[in-house]
Amino acid sequence: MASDPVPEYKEIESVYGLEGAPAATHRLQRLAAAFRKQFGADPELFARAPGRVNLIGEHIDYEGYGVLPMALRLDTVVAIRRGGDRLVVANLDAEKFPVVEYGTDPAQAVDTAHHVWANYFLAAYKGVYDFLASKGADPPAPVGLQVMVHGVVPLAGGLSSSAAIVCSSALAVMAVRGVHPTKGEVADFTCKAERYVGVTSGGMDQAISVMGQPGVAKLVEFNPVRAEDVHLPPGATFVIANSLTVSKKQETADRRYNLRVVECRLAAALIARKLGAPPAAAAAVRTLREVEPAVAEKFGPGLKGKLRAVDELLERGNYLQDKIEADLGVPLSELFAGEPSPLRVVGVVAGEGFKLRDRAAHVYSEADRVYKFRAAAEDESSGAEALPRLGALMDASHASCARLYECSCPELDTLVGVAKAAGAIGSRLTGAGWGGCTVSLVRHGDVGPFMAALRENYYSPLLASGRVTEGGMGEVLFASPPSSGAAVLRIKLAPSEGEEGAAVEAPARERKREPVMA
Ligand code: NG1
Repeated sequence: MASDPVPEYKEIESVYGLEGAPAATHRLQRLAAAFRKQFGADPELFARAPGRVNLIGEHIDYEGYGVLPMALRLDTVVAIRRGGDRLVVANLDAEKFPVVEYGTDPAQAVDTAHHVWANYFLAAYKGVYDFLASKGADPPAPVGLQVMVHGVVPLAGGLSSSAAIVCSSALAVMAVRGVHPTKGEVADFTCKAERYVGVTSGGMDQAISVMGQPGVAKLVEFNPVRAEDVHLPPGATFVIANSLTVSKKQETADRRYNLRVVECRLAAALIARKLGAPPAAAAAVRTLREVEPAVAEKFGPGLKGKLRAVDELLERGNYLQDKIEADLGVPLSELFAGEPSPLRVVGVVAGEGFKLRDRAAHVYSEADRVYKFRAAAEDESSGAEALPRLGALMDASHASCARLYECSCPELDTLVGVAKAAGAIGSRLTGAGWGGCTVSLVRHGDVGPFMAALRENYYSPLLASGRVTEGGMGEVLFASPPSSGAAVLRIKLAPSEGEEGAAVEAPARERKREPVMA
């Protein structure tokens, strides 16, 4: 429940299960050893947060609509201690992610023009202080923090590696300062905090990262953020496949993610205006959800009414800035006054125009599919029909993402096609798109042959060219059951023999020294 506190565990099994515990212990030992090497002392605690796969409900969270993700096993872990007078953010993979230092002032800006990986930590840090300030209490004076991060969620893959680092960083900062928030509080403030890196994201990823639970997917809804269990039918396995096309959300935001957010907002404002709202009131509308009551009044309830409204009120093709301003009666510079991200989008793409009709049609139909998916998943009477119903909704979602929302890419479309030909009951892109992963619904017993077919028909040229290695295939093509949400770990962890390289490879049971963490 959103009102439950974020859990703190002393046993690693509580998060990773008995089966996953040895590998997780080994990983934390490596992280702790690298931490000691970097900072000359043990971390005080760890915090971890998982990535997620979204089963259905794409690009609708920022429009206020419910989505249906589940947490993955793959996560980011942050080791932390108080010390020094700076924020020193290191990564276990130091070659790829070099150490970054910041001052401790929570009011400092995140430099979005020069994106570096540790900006996600800084965004979370700022978010913690925003949250504490919003509670009315005097926030604790900033202190130096020493941090080491290790993430195994594939980057830029639509599995929300960004929310994993933001949520784990926020929890680490709070825990080390003795703050114990609820899951709902963290889901809410980390969503706002992640926007400091320059993407005007919705709240799905942070919510499921914090509220995910083993064995169940979640219907995540917003305002206020909350999550309900969705039990998936027996025999359903979700297989994730990475197209290996990288989608850098932050760097491409003005032409992709943030542009879609702007297009939806303009569509909502124009619908409001056309339904009689005065210009100022129409300009104040932020989401397609907000105009639902006015749409229902004129066009009738349900999806049919919404799609008729979109069809009659919005024009096909691209809207140029002049046309929108004339129809709305408000200049875009005024509509987005004080909002740097949308203003940047307008500056970059206004000459090419905005597609409003197709975007709105996607949002309304996708929002409807989410509830149909939940109903189909939980309808015990549907028997053998359940999986095909879920699969058909996933297929329709992909088609809508590709054609109406234009957030797919040739590689994702190919991968979806290969998955369907290999027997997937349903298959779609997952996450923001433009690259990254697909998720396919496969019958439990068919998973082996399904993966073999994908290997053969999608990955073999990529293996041959070295884009992916045999050893890396497990991170590229895998099935993941719904897994645990974020947690703080205060575990007794013995360092392995020695502190470097091979030494930290020693198995967990070969403990020689006293526990280093209480
Ligand atoms: P990815 O890029 O998969 O992490 C993004 C947004 C979500 C949601 C999806 C599209 C962030 C942190 N996440 O997810 O809120 O809008 O795209 O459904 O930007």
